[in-house]
Amino acid sequence: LTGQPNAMGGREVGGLASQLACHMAFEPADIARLGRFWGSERIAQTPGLMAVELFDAIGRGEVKAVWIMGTNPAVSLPDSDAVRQALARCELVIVSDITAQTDTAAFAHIRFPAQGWGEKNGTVTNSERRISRQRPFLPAPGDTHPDWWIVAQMARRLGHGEAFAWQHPHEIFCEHAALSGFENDGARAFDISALATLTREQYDALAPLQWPVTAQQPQGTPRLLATGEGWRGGRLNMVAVTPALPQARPDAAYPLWLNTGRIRDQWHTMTRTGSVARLMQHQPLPQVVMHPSDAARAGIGDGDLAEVASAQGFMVAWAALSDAQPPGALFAPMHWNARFASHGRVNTLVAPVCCPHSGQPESKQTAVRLQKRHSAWQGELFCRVMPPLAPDMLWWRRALDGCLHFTLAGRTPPHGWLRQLADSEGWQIQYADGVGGFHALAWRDGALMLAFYSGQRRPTVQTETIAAAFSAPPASAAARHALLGGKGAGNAPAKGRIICSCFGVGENAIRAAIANGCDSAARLGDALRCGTNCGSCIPELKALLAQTASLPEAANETRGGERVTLEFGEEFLARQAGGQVGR
Ligand SMILES: Nc1nc2c(c(=O)[nH]1)N[C@H]1C(S)=C(S)[C@@H](COP(=O)(O)OP(=O)(O)OC[C@H]3O[C@@H](n4cnc5c(=O)[nH]c(N)nc54)[C@H](O)[C@@H]3O)O[C@H]1N2
Ligand SMILES: Nc1nc2c(c(=O)[nH]1)N[C@H]1C(S)=C(S)[C@@H](COP(=O)(O)OP(=O)(O)OC[C@H]3O[C@@H](n4cnc5c(=O)[nH]c(N)nc54)[C@H](O)[C@@H]3O)O[C@H]1N2
Ligand SMILES: [Mo]
Repeated sequence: LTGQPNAMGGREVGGLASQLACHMAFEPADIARLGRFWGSERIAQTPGLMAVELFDAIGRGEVKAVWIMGTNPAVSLPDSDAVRQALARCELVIVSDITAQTDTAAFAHIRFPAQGWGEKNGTVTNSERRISRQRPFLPAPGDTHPDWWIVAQMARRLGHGEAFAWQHPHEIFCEHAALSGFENDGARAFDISALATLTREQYDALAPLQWPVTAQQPQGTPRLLATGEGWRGGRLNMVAVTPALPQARPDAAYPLWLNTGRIRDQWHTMTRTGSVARLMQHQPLPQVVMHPSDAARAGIGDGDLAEVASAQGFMVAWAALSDAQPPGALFAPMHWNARFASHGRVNTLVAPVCCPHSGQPESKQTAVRLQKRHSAWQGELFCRVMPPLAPDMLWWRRALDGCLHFTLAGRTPPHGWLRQLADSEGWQIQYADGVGGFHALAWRDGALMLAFYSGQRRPTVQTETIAAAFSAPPASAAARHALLGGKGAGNAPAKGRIICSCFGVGENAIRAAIANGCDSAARLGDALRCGTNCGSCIPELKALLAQTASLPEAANETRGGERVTLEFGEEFLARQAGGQVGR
């Protein structure tokens, strides 16, 4: 168990390799106390292996069985190729997940279908120590069960039925609360013993409250250590550490830094967000962001394919040039996995170097080199099922409602591959091969089976119209012709890059609205609704406004009744038509 699905569970319930439940450590007194509470003589005596160490041990054959719950290490851990090799040789791999197919589940001998956040019943704790009841708001799909139920069933099968006899999360919560107060006497801050005797009804109605929740403070504790006494004498225990520079250093062979992280509309390894078409519109392809000077040195232009390689491995992503990126440092997202791209996993490049204190890997600093990745053609493929691809093809999958959508890049011309595919499937093929590129539609009994558009560069096609043709094939010859051209039969204006995912508002509409006088994110919201739901596109709206901004209204401000005149730099003045603005 790691990370997001169980951050506080790790810290408080005992899901971390390095500590016992309820803030107890691997000290002899704590081990003995836990043994007394649970009536067990078999409490682990030493910390377990942390994530990176664990996969090393599996790789060496020292750990022979692993149960992975709620994490996707084949994507998210450094040196993810070594993680894959370790999983491939492990004698027993069990994976509990809410998604049927993940990169990690591909190595599983046993898979358990778990329930997700909105489907299960229990409590969650946030980072201000606030415990809240979590009630399901979605029906449980198929054969799924909550993780606790799966664990308890496994324990029963292994002969520990009595210790895992819970029927409801309420019972688990009360046991947990009782342990938190067991022989505590103020020694451990995490004490919710006042909740150990909740009835099922009280548990169901529990209002959010902050731990500790004790007999002295039954309503919870908004501020820890507020009185300067209590827990460990009321003193903070600070650990001095000597900061270390990253172990990776750019050198002649790998002269650039690679920084990795998130993009706005994806979550971690994309198991939950990657299949949502609306979220895929914002950045449908993995980008490697670079300063124009680094790009120029590698002969890379905006939108080119770039290969980023470290001593560890390589990935291929689409170059995005940006002044916001410091020279010498690249950025690539952590999200893409083997289900969404042939070569999109950034952790293939990252070395498994960890902080000695926290075990945290050095995910933000990898020495890399950059080169242009040449392709003879790039294309967009729409199809009903994923066809076999030629071995030299690079591919990226994207969620789209109505059909599958792949972006492809290849070295050998795609004609032969497509002909072979159509022959083996018995499809009729319609081609257009001209200066603009090679396009093809495949039909069976009047139904569209596949649409393919390629050129030297990725062609711009009307995605929504093409997707719709899979359920409602174009009726007229003209419409079929338009489809072969990659256009819609109607002439809906292209949206451009989608900025607001909530309402599907594209860059073109936003630019037009700015040109028509919308001069703030709020006004854009009034006109187009963009930015008015989750708000995460507001920084991008502001950036678009700034790009097209004329003189700010605030040029002459009034401060405290006095008129203040703002000065602008030479460069700004030079950019203003007529030079009428300024002092
Ligand atoms: N290079 C690089 N690597 C990184 C990072 C980085 O910045 N750069 N960031 C790191 C950080 S901070 C994190 S937190 C990790 C995240 O890495 P992971 O934790 O591996 O990523 P997730 O995609 O969140 O994986 C969660 C899995 O649990 C499943 N799941 C969700 N809810 C439940 C549930 O209730 N029960 C069960 N059984 N399964 C569930 C999801 O479908 C998914 O497969 O990645 C780390 N890796
Ligand atoms: N959309 C989306 N949001 C998420 C997540 C997601 O997957 N998707 N994941 C969530 C999770 S689990 C986490 S942990 C958080 C992570 O949230 P953050 O930590 O805010 O996000 P990161 O993108 O990992 O980027 C960390 C920042 O640190 C900078 N940085 C890298 N190296 C150094 C350094 O040596 N010194 C300094 N000072 N800065 C450095 C990077 O340039 C980057 O700006 O995001 C959470 N929010
Ligand atoms: Mo995280």
